[in-house]
Order: sequence, then structure tokens, then C-alpha cells
Amino acid sequence: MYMKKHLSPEEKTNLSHNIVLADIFHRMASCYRYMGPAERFRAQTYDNASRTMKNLQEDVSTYATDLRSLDKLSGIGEGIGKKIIEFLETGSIKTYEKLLKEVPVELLELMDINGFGPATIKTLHDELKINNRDELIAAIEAGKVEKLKGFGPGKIENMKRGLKLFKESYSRMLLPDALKTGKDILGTIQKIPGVKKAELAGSLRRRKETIGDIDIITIAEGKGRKKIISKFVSIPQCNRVLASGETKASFLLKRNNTQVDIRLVSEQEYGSALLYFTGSKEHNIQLRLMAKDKGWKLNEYGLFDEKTAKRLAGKSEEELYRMFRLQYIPPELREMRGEMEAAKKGELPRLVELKDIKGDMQMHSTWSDGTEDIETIAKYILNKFPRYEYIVMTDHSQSERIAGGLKPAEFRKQFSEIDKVNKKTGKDLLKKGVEVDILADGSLDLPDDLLKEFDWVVASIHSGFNKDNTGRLLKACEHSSVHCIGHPSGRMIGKREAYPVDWEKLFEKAAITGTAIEINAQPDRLDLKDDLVKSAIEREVAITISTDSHALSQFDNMELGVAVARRGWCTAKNVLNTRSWKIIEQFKKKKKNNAAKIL
Ligand code: DGT
Ligand code: CA
Ligand code: CA
Ligand code: ZN
Repeated sequence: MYMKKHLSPEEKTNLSHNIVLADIFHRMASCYRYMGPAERFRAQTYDNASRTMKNLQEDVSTYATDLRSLDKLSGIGEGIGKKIIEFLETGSIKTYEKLLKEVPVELLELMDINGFGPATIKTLHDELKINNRDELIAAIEAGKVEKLKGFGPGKIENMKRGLKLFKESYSRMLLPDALKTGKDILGTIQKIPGVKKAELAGSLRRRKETIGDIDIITIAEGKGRKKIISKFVSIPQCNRVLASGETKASFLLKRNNTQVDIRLVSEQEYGSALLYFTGSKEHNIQLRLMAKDKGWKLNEYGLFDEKTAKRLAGKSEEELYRMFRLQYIPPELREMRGEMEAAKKGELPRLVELKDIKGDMQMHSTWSDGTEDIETIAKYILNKFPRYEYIVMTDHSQSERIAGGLKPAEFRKQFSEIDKVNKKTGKDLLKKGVEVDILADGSLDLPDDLLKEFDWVVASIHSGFNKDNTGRLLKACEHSSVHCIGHPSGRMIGKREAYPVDWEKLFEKAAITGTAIEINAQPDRLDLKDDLVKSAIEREVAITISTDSHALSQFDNMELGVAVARRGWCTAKNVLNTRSWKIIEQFKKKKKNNAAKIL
């Protein structure tokens, strides 16, 4: 998912029906929301339909043979089903075209910015004739907005923050989208004759949470390069060429105008080029200084003796790090967070890998806001992730109304459903969990006697995002039944900043009580983020990685959570769900004893 929500006509012709329909339904929801509270339910319906489209595994046209087969998809009733068929048959939706005439189109973009409710946007439009983001920024700067009734300094400050976040995210991709695009381009390029080797570099290789552009390093020897470069810039994904020279091509992709930079190097330069273009820039600069100290010169072509210009190394990264008497530093660690010192001492962690993961610690089913029922999820996991020994079903608790949170009696019903499915599949895969709301005062949304019955309790904050939430989180850690804090910072990349938390205090409390901290692998959360993960494990806090899946397609996000853990220096030992459930039971027992001692 790109963070840019609305697609240009050019982009639409190159995308699957699912993505285009998800975009249209998202816009329709915005239109209805703009029209006011009377259309609230319709807006919700289209939001759900948009989400369903985004999560579909196959192109919607494969389901859409008739209304009845569409009806089986969650969030798709007869009304929406008809619109899908209309779109597949005619390429447009009449209701949508009509809506676009009633609501100023450019206003829809504003509705995606955090801090802008429909009422706010309506006022801005009606009173100040504001139609788009640029006009809004100009009006704020001219002091026009602050003169409106109800637009105090706090609100204006919020609006400015929302605009800034939106602007930042507009030009960057979320990691999974960049990974998918990057791997696709890499696959195409590797097939071009003369390309001996090709690899992703840049922030993508370091697995940063957002990616500016895609960098690729290839080996191709001198003679054939011109021809190869002309092939690079004529791949079908390419939209516009920015530069093409002897050793480099830059172009924009049709998809989202993403930039790709490809460099061609010789075999003996490959390691130094890969090192240089993987970055980070700060890591590179440090290496170059170290080279200088030794009387060497390091650049993208190799490592050389400064006096004699003799080549010392450059073929592989391993060889280069060896020259500096450093351990090989994995790309995820090249951020100047102490990796040089650790590599010098031979103390780099052995980073956790995807194949170490034995289970998934948070997910939602149709019991709350997920799109699949428990049995479907269990069967899917048994088939697709045979490595998994357990998955924890963690539907929402009651106060999460919009997400269909469950009442205590419903959880008890769900327990027997879980037992039934476990029996049917003959595997003890499903664990009974909950994502319980941490309420405003730090208490929990479910009674203690019920909380004790769950196999795993994740406690999360879903409200009060603007204030310091340290107190609420500390209190949740102190609860003897809470095993883990879910998406601890509450941030949504490009949409909502993290709420303030005293992380030192939280990690200390989590360590003392034996409460785990989650890395939530939803692409726009990646929460806890990498540098805080590093602080947490330095204080010996246990980490869980979970996909928080709401649809089957999201279970693959585990890879992103593992990437964050690696960027946070986690070994397999730091991550609880690399262990068997037996060990997790021991962790829980310790937590209970610790809580008994403290309280
Ligand atoms: P991005 O694309 O903004 O997500 O981040 P990167 O890290 O991929 O940055 P990018 O694409 O501008 O450049 C790729 C790598 O090339 C970068 O990580 C380090 C290296 N690089 C680029 N410019 C410089 C520079 O001025 N000095 C040094 N030492 N390295 C640079
Ligand atoms: Ca880049
Ligand atoms: Ca670049
Ligand atoms: Zn949540």
C-alpha cells in the first residue's frame, strides 16, 4: 500500500481491479462522510468494502461471476456487489461519478489527513472557499483560518502537524509496497542478457520502515553496458527516463511514479558499490574515515592505498569489512547505532530470522473486525505456515465498538469455538487470546476473572492519543493477567504521531513485571519502532512479533515485523515467539509471580 491514496488515471490502467476499486470505494466513503452524519453508515459500508478489496488475494473479477459469489466476501452486500459488476463491465460506477460532482474532488485528499474531520473541512470550504491542500496551507499562513469560530491555536497546531505528516508520507513508500515493487523490478532485470548479478541496495536493503526510492546494483562488464542500459529503461514497468549514462540509469515507474536507480559495476567493484549504495550515508562516512586513518581510500569503486592507488579490496562486502578488522555488519544494522564498536569487538548480535518464528501472537477474526472465521484462519495457517506451532486469536474487547469488540459472555462462546476447531483439525494450534483495551484510567476493559482464563492477553491503547500515556501503560504492565503491551506507541506512519511515553520508565516496568512488548507488523504501524526495540532489549524486555492480521493476506507481514526486530538488534532469544508454547507458559508463570510480589 502506497501512502498516496488517490490514483491518477494513468496509474489506474496499470493496476489490478482490486486496487482501483479499493481506491474508488475509499473516495466514496469520503464523499458520504463529507455529506454529514445522515450518511454515516453508508460511509462505513464503503470503508469496509474498500478494505475488503485491498485484502482480496485474487483479482475481484475471479469472484464476480454473479452477485451471489460476491456476496460471500465480507463487507460486500448486494448494493456494493452491483457496483463491482458495473465497474467490471463498464469501467466506471455511475453513483461515484455523480458523487464527484457533489463534493469538490480535491477536498477528498484533505479527508485523509489526520486532524481533519468532515465538519472541519466543510467549514473551511464554505467559509474560506478552500478547495485543496495548497489553498489550506496558504490560508493558515495568511492567518485566515484562526479567525474562524472554533479554530483555536490548539486546533490549528494539530492541523499543521497533520499537513506536515501527510507531506512527508506522500513522497515515501511503506516498506512492503517498496519490497514488492523492488523484487518485481529485480526479477525483470535479472533476466536481461549480460546482467551477471543484481541486488537491491539502499534503504530497501536496510529494511527501513519507509523507502524514498529503489536502488539496485548490477554486475555487467564494459562492452555490453550501453545495450543493457537501453534494455533497463525499456522494461514495461518504466514510465519516464530521468537519466541514462554509461554506468547508471534512473527512471520513474508507472506505479506511483516510484524512482529506480540502477548502477552497473564490474565484478571487482561489486562489494564496494553494494556497500556504498546500501548506506546508510552515516555508516559509509564512518568507514571512509576509518580508511583514511589507515592511509587508504574507500569509495564506490573499491578500497585503495592512498599513496600507490593500489586496489586492496572491493569484490565483496565481507572482504571489505575484513580489511577493517570488523565482523560482517548486516544491512539492517548499518545505521550508526553502535554497530562499528560491536563489530570491532566481535559482539554483533546474531539477528533473528523469519524462519525462527514459531507462531503469531495477535490476530482478529469475524468475531470482532477480522474478515475470516476462526476455522478458515486455522486451516490457512496449517497449510501456508506449517512451521507455526501456535497462533493466538486476539479479538477486541467490548469498548472497541467500531471494531465489533466482544462482551465477556461472547468470549466464553468463542472459547468453545476455538476448542471445537482445534479438535477438528487435530492440532492444538489456536490459543485463546484477547486484545483488551486499556481504558482512560489504565484499568482494563474486561473483568479480572475472565482475563485469567485467556492463554494470552495483549493490552492496547485505542483512545486518548494526544496525551502522555505512560501512566496507563505502566498500570497495564502491573496487572497480573496482562502478558504483552500491543502497538505500544500508537503511531500510524504518515497519519498519526506516537503519543508521548516515558520509554525508560515503561521498559523498566516491563522488565520488572515480566511483561512483553509487541512489535506490531502492520505496515503502517511497525510499532514498537526499531530504535526503541533496541532500548527495550538492552533492558531485557521480552519482545513479541505479531501481524495483528485482520485478513489472511496479512499473515505474510511477519517478514516486516522480523525486519524491525533485526533493525532493533534482536536475536532469536529476545523474541518470545521463537520459542515453544511451553516456554511461553513459563514466561507467563513468572509474570504472575512477579506481579504478586509487586502488588
Ligand atoms: P531513501 O531512498 O531516502 O529511502 O534512502 P537511501 O538510504 O536509499 O538513500 P539514497 O537512495 O539517496 O542513496 C542510496 C545510498 O547511497 C545511501 O544509503 C548511501 C549512499 N549515498 C547517497 N548519497 C551519498 C552521499 O552523499 N554520501 C555518502 N557517503 N553516501 C551516499
Ligand atoms: Ca533509496
Ligand atoms: Ca537512490
Ligand atoms: Zn489494536
